[in-house]
Amino acid sequence: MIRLSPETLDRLPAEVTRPAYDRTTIRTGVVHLGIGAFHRAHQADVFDRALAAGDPRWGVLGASLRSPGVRDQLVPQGGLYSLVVRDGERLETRIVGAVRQVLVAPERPSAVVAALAAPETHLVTLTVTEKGYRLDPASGALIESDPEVAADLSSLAAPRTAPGFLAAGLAQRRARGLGPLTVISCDNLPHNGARVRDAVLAVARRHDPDLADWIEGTCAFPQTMIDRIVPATTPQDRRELAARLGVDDHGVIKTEPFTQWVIEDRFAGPRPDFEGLGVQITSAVGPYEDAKLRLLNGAHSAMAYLGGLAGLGFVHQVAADPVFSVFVERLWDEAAATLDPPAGLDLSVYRRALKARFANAALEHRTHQIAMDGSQKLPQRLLAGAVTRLDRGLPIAALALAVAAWMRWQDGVDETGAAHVVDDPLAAETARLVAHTPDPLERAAALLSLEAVFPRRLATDPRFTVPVIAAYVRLSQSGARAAASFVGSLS
Ligand code: CS2
Repeated sequence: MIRLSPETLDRLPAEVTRPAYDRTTIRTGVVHLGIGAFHRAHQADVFDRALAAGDPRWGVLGASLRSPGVRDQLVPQGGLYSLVVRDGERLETRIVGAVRQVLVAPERPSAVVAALAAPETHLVTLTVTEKGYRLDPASGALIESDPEVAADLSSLAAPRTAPGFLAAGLAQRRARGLGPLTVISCDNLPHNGARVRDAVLAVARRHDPDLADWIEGTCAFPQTMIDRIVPATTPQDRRELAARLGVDDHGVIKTEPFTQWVIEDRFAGPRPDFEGLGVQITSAVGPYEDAKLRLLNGAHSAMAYLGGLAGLGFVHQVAADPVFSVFVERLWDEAAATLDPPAGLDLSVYRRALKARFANAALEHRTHQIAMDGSQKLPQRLLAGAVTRLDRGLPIAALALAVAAWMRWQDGVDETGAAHVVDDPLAAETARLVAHTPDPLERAAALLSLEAVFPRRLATDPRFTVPVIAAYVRLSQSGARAAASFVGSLS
């Protein structure tokens, strides 16, 4: 079957929306690090709409920091891919044209640095996942023992990490007398702007303190809240699209109708008319970020572990389960009480919208996808809310069960006896702890001693450890549904 490309665009059925601008005249104003599915469904979609609105500056050069997969999907297609928006009967397909070039950073590190140092580059966006910033989740310091970080700290000739690439690219810009960049982290990390800035400054300072001062004084690292549910594309998605389009797209992305981007009003130079594109620009992103991390992502992780343990493969199945659905409401009650929502964000409306989004069966969002990298996600999604509640003397039954479910997930076997891979930077460590503690009570206590996940103040506070251990024992003995039902019956 013929492949999607600029030459085959005119063969697509009429209902497919194509780039409504001349792709040959667009420039590359954005370098994106970590060009996975999320970028292509979220920021690239916004830049595509900026191009369609007549501003040709915002084409994207995407870099993969690891594998050549996305380059191999998109380069033969001239950067084009389909964005399939699905919810119930709703099915819309749009061809996104914003991506002009894809580089595989380990193959051509200097080309990525050169792109960052190009005069027409003004924005850098990043989706490198929580662990891509190479910062210790507990202390926030650069992990200097990481071999790739160590390599970037000793030489930036061929950077390996996102902070290393940024430091090298900014060094070249400064040497060439070019202007600064606005660096926008689009990962689900609290204070993501400050985190990426700290990581870049730590690398830059090691090489040249003047460079670090220049970056600190001129570049902007706005904080952001980003939201769109983007499940991994399956071979089935690609087959279905090919049958519908008559053209094969190796880069298809599926997503939901909802999309939101809130960016702190802090820019170092030119930017698109974000407001005109539906992006919210505000002086205070924190309250949006906390609400999203603790309500959407907190519930996602809880549903992934509890549902996954009960043998449910998809988020919509967990959302449709009466016991888990009541549990999620209890979790939201606990989390919502820790939030300080901005004016205009009504938490009960937000919760209702989340319920509907989770129920979107057409997305087929896998619980195992969300379960990944839990050790990096727990602190901002569940533990931050628990700290606030304990400070206020409030109970944490639902949060405790969600944390316990992550701990139980580390066993690598669900309640149906099916084995799963624990995909997490701490997997080897949790596997060792699990193997050495056959007794559930001891095992829970051992997992709570993981300093990279649980801050000391929680690990040593019986108001936290007692409910978590109790929930863990209940989960181990009676299963996820019974443990969730117990929490649901408490109020
Ligand atoms: C999910 C997020 O995989 C996960 O951990 O919770 O990717 C979630 O879908 C997005 O943050 C939604 O904006």
